[in-house]
Amino acid sequence: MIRLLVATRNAHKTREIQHILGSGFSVRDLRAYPQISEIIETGTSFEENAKLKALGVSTKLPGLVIADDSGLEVDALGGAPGIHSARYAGANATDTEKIDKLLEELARVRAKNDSRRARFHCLLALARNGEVLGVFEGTVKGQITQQPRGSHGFGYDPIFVPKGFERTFGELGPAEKNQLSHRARALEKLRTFLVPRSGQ
Ligand code: ITT
Repeated sequence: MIRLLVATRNAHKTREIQHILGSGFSVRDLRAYPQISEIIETGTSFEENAKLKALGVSTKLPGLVIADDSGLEVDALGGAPGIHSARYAGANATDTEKIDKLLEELARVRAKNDSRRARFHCLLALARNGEVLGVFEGTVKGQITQQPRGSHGFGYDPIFVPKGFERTFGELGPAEKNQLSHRARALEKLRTFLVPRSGQ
């Protein structure tokens, strides 16, 4: 059993990570450590922010720490919200408010089919005792819908249709999302790093 501490308090991320990695891994997060303060994401890329979060926690707590920095890039918005995905509609905005803002911005630029192309990115940083051991990337391409659909998942899932599918991540549910998501792709690289023969 490999124990991983995820440098997040986002329970949705933690649940997906445990589901994707499966029973060979035991995944916890910072909800068990209220004394660890939030790490401010001052980086200018997913990778920088993932490293900041992983290092920040791994200097305070022992064992393997992973941080997930992720977000949605939309072509018609020049790649926004990107690294600002979590706070796109303000610091305390709900997922619904973030989705509403994104759809409003797309309506404002009159984005039609092709320019509604988007991708989710996930950058995972693995650290231990203040040292980064590796960085793992995953991407999934897709399209932004006109209206939210489905209630599974979190964040922008109800408006993202992965390429080759007709249903949103919000409609597909965890079994399907966790096969093909940006997070699943990054985590498979992490698994191969930690358990080298697992990728064969
Ligand atoms: P931590 O930094 O504590 O891990 P966070 O939610 O603030 O939690 P990020 O800074 O990485 O995380 O922001 C990622 C945001 O991107 C997240 O809040 C969602 O709005 C969006 N996002 C990331 N992965 C997603 C997914 O799989 N489905 C839907 N939205 C996602």
